[in-house]
Amino acid sequence: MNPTRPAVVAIAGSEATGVAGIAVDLRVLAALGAHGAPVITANTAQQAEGGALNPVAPEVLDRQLAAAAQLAPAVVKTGLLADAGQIARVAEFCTQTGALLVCDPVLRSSADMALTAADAPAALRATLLPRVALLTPNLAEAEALAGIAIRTAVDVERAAAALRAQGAAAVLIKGGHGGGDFSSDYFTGADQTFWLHSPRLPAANRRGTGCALASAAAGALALGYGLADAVVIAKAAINQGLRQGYACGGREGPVQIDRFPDGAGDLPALTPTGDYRVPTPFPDCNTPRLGLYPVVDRAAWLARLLPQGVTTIQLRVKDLQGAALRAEIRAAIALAREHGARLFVNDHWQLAMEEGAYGVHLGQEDLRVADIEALRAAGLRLGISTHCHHEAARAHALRPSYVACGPIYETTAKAMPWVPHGLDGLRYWRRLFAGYPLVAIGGIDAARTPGVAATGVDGVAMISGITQHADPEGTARLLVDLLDGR
Ligand code: 3NM
Repeated sequence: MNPTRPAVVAIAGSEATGVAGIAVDLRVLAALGAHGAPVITANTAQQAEGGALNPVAPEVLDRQLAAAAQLAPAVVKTGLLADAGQIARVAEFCTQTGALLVCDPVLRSSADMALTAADAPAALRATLLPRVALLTPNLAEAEALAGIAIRTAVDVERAAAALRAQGAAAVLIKGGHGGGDFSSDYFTGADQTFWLHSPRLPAANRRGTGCALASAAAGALALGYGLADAVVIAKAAINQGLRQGYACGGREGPVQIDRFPDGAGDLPALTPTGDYRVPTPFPDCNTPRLGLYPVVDRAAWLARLLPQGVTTIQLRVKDLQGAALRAEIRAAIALAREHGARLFVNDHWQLAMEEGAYGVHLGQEDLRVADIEALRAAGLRLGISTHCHHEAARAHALRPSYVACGPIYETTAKAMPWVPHGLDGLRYWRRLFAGYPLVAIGGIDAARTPGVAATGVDGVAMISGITQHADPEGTARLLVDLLDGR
């Protein structure tokens, strides 16, 4: 266990019942593995009658910020900022520390008590938004800040664009308070734009979701995740929290997030558009288990490897076109049929369909151009490469036959911007992808195969571990037996 944790300064109100505000922030940050430093803006009692805001005096806020700055925070998360004066101080703090700012633009409590002075929204827009790395408004807050009435998914996208135009680097508009079968959030930033959908959970205890979501995103950013991954992780954390929410004192209680999200049912589905229906899943491909999964560049390899007992193989041709490419795919399909093996064709989904392949394997870039529904309708199996949370969520939206996860180790067979997962990382992805057959890939060879297999993956994929080995046939036979438990 790493004994250091990155600091997130959580600047928010204290709420006397502990179901919102700083109490929630600290619990979530701790659960994700970050250190939460609480800076209190107001000592609130958020109830319909006899409620109180009690903003702290300016010098009290300043002293807290000065103390928190000693932690050299990578990320600041803001919740309740009571007035323009507090907003100005926090903006200054972000500039001084250089920390990324995750801003949950809290305007009213769930008991509909106003939590901010009348000058706060204008100050938020003018002073804070230009410093915001991620803004996380709910629908009402997005309407109020963007000045756009939201009725449709297109309105949500317009409001987010308006907030970005006001200076927020990225915006996540939360649809949790909307209607429909799915709770759908919209994310837009400099590099990526997408929707995240999760089935709307009939949770009885859902206090503190707004604070929890922004804190989870802040925690993920502090741990080093990029923005797109941080919002996927945050939504998965909320799903975990809604499942585990608890009542307290006979009243509705908070969402409960107690660990970094790893639940198979908690991963959201990522799509380009605001409407989502769970598709018919791609057909099963894991009976019997995928096992050893060589990835090869010519059909001739099938003639060498399938007689060794290999039952799953991928044809990954990067250097042929036209008739030569079609001939290679056709030859591979014929060999796979002859041996009763599962052949996945990489990239060339149209040719694979035309030639009647068993399945197709696609990378994330191919997902944008391939006609996934044509593949589904044609009955092919589909495998999808994933390397991180937002890619996992994009794959999950399509309900593929399997997902691949990599790189597990350093690989020389493909240019890789990703830090290898290692076996601990692979165990994590095994939990998150519990609902799918999982294939491990990247830097795996015969010596590493037992450790990889022990994580419970269904398939062990490799290129050089077989094709660069002095004895490819012997290695394949050995690994087939090892993975079959013979
Ligand atoms: N995909 P080797 S790693 C094709 O992580 C490929 O998605 C990867 O080659 C991923 O077994 C990889 O020689 C290369 O390391 C695998």
